[in-house]
Amino acid sequence: MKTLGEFIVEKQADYPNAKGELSGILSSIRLVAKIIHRDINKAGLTNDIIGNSGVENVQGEAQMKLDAFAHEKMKAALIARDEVAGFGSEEEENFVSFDTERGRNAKYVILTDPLDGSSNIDVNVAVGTIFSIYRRISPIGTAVTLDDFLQPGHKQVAAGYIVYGSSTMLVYTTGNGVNGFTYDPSLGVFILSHENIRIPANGSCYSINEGNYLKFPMGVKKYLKYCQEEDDNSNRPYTSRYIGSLVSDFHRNLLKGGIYIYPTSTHYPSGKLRLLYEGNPMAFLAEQAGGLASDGYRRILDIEPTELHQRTPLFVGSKNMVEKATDFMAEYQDS
Ligand code: P6P
Repeated sequence: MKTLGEFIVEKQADYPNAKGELSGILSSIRLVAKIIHRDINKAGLTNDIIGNSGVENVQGEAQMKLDAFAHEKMKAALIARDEVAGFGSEEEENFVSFDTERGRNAKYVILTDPLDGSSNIDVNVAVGTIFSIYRRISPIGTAVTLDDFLQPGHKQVAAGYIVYGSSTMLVYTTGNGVNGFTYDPSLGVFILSHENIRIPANGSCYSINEGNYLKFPMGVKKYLKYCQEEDDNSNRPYTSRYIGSLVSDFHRNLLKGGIYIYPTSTHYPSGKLRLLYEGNPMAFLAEQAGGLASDGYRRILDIEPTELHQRTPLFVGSKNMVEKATDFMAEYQDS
């Protein structure tokens, strides 16, 4: 049995340039995970954290009280660290510069979706926290700039998520594989439960909101029909599983194999998901586990960001499934 803390220290050698800073950041995120776990698991009992907060977030979406709660806890935990210079969140329009002596001399910036899928909380469906960590590119000793956050996904030094499901798990990568830790509330520790996770090259599950079928590009429609055809040689028809919570759908497909697709549509011409704190971290994890992530045409991690909250289509999961879906997108891109 190995705790997350022991694992982080043990693996510190994997990132010699970090001299423990990354460990400190991951420890903060671990603390936030425990706090959110505690409050999500009694959300139905305390009206002060479920339901709408009565305000909209920068996305124009009704901000759930627990979204705001998770955002504040993540900000508070990270601003307290010597290692973090700034913070970008789905819940805040602009990035937050930790413009103190300590923050200006810190090396890392964090991007996060503090509580993804939060509309599911009121109906007791699993939700998640997503994080993405970069080394800043602006000079140490200065306040961070937007460019520190607009780095392509292949520059991430770490990424991961916490899924608050039937159990709470923290899954992360520092570029040396993917490992999963299950939270034991009786001990208050995350314990290594899924070492060196590898996503199967093939899966038999596809995750997409088929209610938007008529709005999808032809390549997606053709891929969905491919998934539904009988073919014993490739275990089709696949199963459709869509929870409406990216972290939950991704987590199942990571362990069992499968593909998650949120494509462009007439309603979301650039896709719905956010590149910096949804697409990039999930793409980093997928690739580190042997899978793939594309926007239907190009590798997610190669996209050069231009805006903090820019959206992207996302095809992520088992290598062969993402390749097949991307082939359909290429074949029908002009139709
Ligand atoms: P739809 C949650 O709002 C989210 O960002 C993802 O977690 C989830 O996969 C997707 O949007 C659900 O979107 O349009 O299918 O309800």
